Amino acid sequence: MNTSVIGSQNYKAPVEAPFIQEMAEITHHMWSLGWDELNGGNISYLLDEDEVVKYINNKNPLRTIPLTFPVTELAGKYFIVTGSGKYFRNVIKDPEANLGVLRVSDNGESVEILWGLRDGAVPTSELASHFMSHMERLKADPSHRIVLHTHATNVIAMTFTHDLDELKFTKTLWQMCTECLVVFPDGIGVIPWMVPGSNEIGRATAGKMKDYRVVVWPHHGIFVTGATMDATFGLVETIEKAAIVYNLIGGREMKQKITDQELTELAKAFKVTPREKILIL
Ligand code: 2HA
Ligand code: ZN
Repeated sequence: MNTSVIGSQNYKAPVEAPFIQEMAEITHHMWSLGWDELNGGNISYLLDEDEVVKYINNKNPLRTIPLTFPVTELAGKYFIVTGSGKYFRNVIKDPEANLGVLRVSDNGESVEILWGLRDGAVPTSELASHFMSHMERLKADPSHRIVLHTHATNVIAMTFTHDLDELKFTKTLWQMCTECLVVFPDGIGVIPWMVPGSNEIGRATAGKMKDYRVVVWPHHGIFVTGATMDATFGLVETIEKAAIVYNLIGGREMKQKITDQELTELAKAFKVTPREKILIL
């Protein structure tokens, strides 16, 4: 096995870390779906210290980067993140340049880069939305780990032709494929159009994350959260699939629909509780 000795610790090579491999695989897959053109999209993944220190020296940070929004609740926590301006297409061939492992400082006012983000790169431009969303999702669900932002093509298209009311948006998605209600009975949050990369959009996104695992940014993309990469990616691909169906229907006359009564029976059969005020019986 490829190992290196730094100080008294014995490290396996970082690129062998399952969390780096998972990030490389999922970014490649998302790029091949056409969702993450150019530098579009970003991911942050909360890691256990025990797992990090098997592969990465946590004693000597490479650099410290101040935050413009303090995140005291995340102090001491470790994340792997995609880099700002980096292309998902390139992660798989050079993880160390395009990803970074960092720790939030003890006062929550900066991040310490422990690995990656080579050549002076910095964490994703959407770090505010990521960190603020992590804080809200951790309150709602202690098993929460991942925030994933992507430019899912059909979800973006749908934000031009569909009402942006989140209850109506959720209902339409539930109606497009039978599985949707089972996968996201809690529905989809929607914020107004805002300038990306700002602390304001971070606060608006995190505000929705109190109640939702998913937040749509109109005419831009989607923020999706979850406990594992499979669950988080599975959620976004299910939503994108429903949006594809919506766009394929393209406003043509629907001869039949899944009724609210049928959706209610579905929820009962799969033991999920649909968000209130959406199904009308
Ligand atoms: O990383 O997707 O929202 C580029 C973006 C900004
Ligand atoms: Zn984006």
